[in-house]
Amino acid sequence: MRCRICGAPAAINMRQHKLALCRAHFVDWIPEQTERAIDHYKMADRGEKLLVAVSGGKDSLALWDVLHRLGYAADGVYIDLGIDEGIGYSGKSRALCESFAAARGLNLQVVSVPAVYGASIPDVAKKSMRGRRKPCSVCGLVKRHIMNRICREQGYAALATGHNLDDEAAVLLHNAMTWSGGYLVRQAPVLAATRPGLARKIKPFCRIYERETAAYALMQKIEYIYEECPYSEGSSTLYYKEILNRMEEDRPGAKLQFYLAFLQAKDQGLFAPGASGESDLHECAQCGQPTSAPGKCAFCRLWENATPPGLRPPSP
Ligand code: Q46
Ligand code: ZN
Ligand code: ZN
Repeated sequence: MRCRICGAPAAINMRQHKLALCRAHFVDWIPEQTERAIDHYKMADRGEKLLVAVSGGKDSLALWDVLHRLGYAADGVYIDLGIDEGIGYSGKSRALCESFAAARGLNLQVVSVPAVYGASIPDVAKKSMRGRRKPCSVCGLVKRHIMNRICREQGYAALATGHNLDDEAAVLLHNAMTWSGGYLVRQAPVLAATRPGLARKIKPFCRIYERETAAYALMQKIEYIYEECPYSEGSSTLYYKEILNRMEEDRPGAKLQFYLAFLQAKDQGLFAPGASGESDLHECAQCGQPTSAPGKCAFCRLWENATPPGLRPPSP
């Protein structure tokens, strides 16, 4: 397989785009695509100060690298959750973020949850609701709170996260399985700051596949943590990702289409009040059946066009 741009041996083939690229062209293609998404969804303006939430994983570090290459003023924030049992997840991922920032001269803030708030995430989970609360639900809440606080206090225009297309499609499938309306309405590439004190949240990688962010990180020689957080084991997101990957195998582009069609449906008012269109219905001028089409209904127009002039459409 050859690079579509220069004809050199391809380093990656993206079946959903019918596009194979060599290393040099792929590492430029990712920032181009990211910038297109930033512009398309109006995520940020050039002069705005951004805060990137980095975890030490491939997605968030690749995003910081890309935003830096695109010329955005982007600082990083790492939240040390105090998850140190077993592989020493927090310590390892923190060290990788620190060395990434130091090597590029970037500004990284580290907030240690145990040092600042007095207990690690697993400890807080054990203490809340008599241990019935899962670390992930505590973790999500704590991370959102801290990141929003830093954005607000330090005047960042937006918080950028490394969520990729696989993350977004998996969450979408999960929420669609339960028709969680509230979550579906709020799932978007940009979450506007709808009230004072709430930071805008942006996901510049939302159209980029996970295998592509991983390939980018490898090709850019970004050192990231390969191990997952020990609490991610058995998570529903991983389960839905596997299902979507099986669909993608048979139908390249299935994940992307699923996500983009959802965004389009939402733009067209799928979740707005009266989204069913029923409030706009009126009686068809010919048959009296309810219709949203102006004048005659689609049924009457169908038969009118299919039969000789003067013949009445059959009664419904
Ligand atoms: S870090 Fe936190 Fe994840 Fe670990 S405890 Fe769960 S939520 S799995 S993104
Ligand atoms: Zn090339
Ligand atoms: Zn509070």
